[in-house]
Amino acid sequence: MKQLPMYIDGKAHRHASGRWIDSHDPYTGRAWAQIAQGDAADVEFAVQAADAAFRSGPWQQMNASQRGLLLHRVGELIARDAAQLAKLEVQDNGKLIAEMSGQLHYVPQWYYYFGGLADKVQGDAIPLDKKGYFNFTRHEPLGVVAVITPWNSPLLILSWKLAPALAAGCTVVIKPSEFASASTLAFVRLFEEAGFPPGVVNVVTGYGRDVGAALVEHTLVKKISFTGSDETGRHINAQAARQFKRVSLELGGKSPNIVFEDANLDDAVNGAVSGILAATGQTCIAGSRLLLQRSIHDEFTQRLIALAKTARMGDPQSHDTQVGPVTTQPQLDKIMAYIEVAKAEGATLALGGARADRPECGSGWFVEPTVFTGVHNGMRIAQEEVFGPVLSIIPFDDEDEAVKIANDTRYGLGAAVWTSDIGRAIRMSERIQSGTVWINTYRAVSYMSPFGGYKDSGVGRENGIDALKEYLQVKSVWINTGAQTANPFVMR
Ligand code: TXE
Repeated sequence: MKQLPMYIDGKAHRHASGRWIDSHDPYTGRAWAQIAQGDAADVEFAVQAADAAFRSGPWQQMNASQRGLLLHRVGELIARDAAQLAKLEVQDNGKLIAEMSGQLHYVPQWYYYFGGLADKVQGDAIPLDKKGYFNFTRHEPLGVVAVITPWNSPLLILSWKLAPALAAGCTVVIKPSEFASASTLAFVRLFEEAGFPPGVVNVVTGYGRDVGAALVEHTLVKKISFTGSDETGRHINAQAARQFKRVSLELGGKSPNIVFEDANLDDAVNGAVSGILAATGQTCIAGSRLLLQRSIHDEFTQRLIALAKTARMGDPQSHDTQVGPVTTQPQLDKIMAYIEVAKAEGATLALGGARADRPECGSGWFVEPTVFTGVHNGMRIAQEEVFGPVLSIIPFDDEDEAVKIANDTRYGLGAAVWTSDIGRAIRMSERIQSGTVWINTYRAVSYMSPFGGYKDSGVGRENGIDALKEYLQVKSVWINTGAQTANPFVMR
């Protein structure tokens, strides 16, 4: 079987443990490659390389325009290899080729955008209240950044972090998910080809408890940028706080998709299906709670189920497939357990509810599109992130009730409102506690627009100009231009 080594300091790295972890193809359920099982010794090696590259050598010598140019160059290489990288991602995480190929063709934009921003990072001259001083600010890179990513969209999520970190002048150690590391290992080679000096971008593979924890703990790592479960995010946050490290955390969601009776129902049905079935529900912004105004509840539910029933399941590498497998065996077990939880709580199973038993699904990890009606927002199925194709439908009467249900969750990542009333759209967007609110659409994201969580959905923002600040720290510089120290014993 193919063995994929780590990548540290510009070359393949022979890992200390000598152990390997199987990587599975979710469509067959079979191992197709192995990744190196790293540990604290490999983390030490990678962090030292990243720290050395940050402190001295060509990266440190480069000006911001030169860094920007490298980012542009790597964007072009990603565009060149997008199709290949997408295929690799599908093999590793089972998401649809149509989706991963769309993502990979979009990913270069992060490098062009943040490459363009690299030399626009500038401080201010402060018009001080004190005479005899000139004061200005500098925005300086934090240092070594640990980027810890999940398995659902490895390269897109990585790029949300890597592009601004590099534009800021940081160096990076990446810890991809143990379930889907292959594409990241191929991806970082493009940085070498683009001309990034050794040590600027490194990858250590392995388990979170070994590699992830050692990275978070390492004193030379100044910032952790993480996407994953809120449980792991909470743990990382607590561990990082002991050394006052900066964190960006992009965590879970239980996003409300709210449909009013005055909405264009054709669009809203499509939006509801895409909210829960796109990526087989394995996205942090899955519209897993569908809030339907009572007057349209029955008709909308019927139309949604009719559309969901037509979903073509099967080989994610085929462009015709509409719903692919679940990425990991533990994720499959989790989804099936939540279906039982919903049934036990008294929700009504209106569609699916089982592993897919269709010839085109072979031995893969497939779950039938599943819809529960009669869900109350207090149920676990409405409060906890399932991360699968499982939809909970909850009725409401009016705007106030919709807002109350939408906000009655510890999460706040995404939300959508479907209505033809512009006033209602704006009122709802103001009242919903969520980092993103979509009106008459679902799942739109861009490198230009800030993305992140309210409440337990996270800390910090990715994308957009502000994302760069997550990797910078501000220094205030004071110059005496003629101030006299009148009394050295008193601070003024
Ligand atoms: O996540 P983890 P898992 C949610 C989703 C899913 C659940 C579990 O609900 O069912 O998380 O998925 C690394 N210190 N999301 O187990 O554990 C780990 O190795 C440092 C939502 O895959 O959070 C991996 O690289 N790192 C999410 C990364 O953290 C640690 C996307 C994420 O894994 C660590 C994926 C530790 N102690 C899952 N423990 C989203 N927000 O999109 C683990 N890791």
